[in-house]
Amino acid sequence: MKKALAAILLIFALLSATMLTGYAQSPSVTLRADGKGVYLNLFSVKDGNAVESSESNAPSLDDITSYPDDGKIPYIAFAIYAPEAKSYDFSLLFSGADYAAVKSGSIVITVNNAQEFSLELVKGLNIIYCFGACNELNGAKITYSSLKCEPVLCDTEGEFYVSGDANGDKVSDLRDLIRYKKHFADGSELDSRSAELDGEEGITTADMAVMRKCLLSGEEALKSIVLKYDLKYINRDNEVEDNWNF
Ligand SMILES: [Ca+2]
Ligand SMILES: [Ca+2]
Repeated sequence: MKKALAAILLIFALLSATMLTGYAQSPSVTLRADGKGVYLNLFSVKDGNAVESSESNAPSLDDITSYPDDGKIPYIAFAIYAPEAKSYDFSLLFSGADYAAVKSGSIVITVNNAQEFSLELVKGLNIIYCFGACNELNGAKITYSSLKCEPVLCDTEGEFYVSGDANGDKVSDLRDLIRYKKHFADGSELDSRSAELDGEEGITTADMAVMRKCLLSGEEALKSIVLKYDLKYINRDNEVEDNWNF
């Protein structure tokens, strides 16, 4: 009788452990679309959701695969810190379109609302892009409410910036070249983090030359001017830790 009881207890313990493990891996942490560590491009916040701009141009899935960082393509970007390189589970909550395109690294997938999906992340900082409705969806506009991720992933404190964006308006264009010129002419301020383009420390005319070259050679080159993220902290176990703990 005691043996039977012990066996039942053992089975119960094993089942509980399996359930707990399963729970720990499910995407149960909510990262809000209007939260910190999120960048909105051609989306605006309404009632806590990110709403795609009615003015936005719908890209094809192929466009998204080729040019994820084109400022003219609507997307929201989540900055997430992964403790190790591996596949993690997510789900995305949205409305207004049949499916959403999601990109991590160079991989684009399409997902349905609230459907679980997996993404391969690198160890450290990852930027996950969730796009507006593709042109295959015939004029649909997406509203995102949140991305759900595994508890082991950490959201971050930091700031997105656009390289080449010397005047800090989150777009890289001719006005930034004018800002560089003004900076060298009269010392007026520019966003030195964004203005750094040549890989050599300090803002010099060489940085401006890179910007000019990009603008002169047209849109294709501007697409190489990308969204970047200045990571300040990672939120681990609900505690903000400083960047010595990366
Ligand atoms: Ca700018
Ligand atoms: Ca430089």
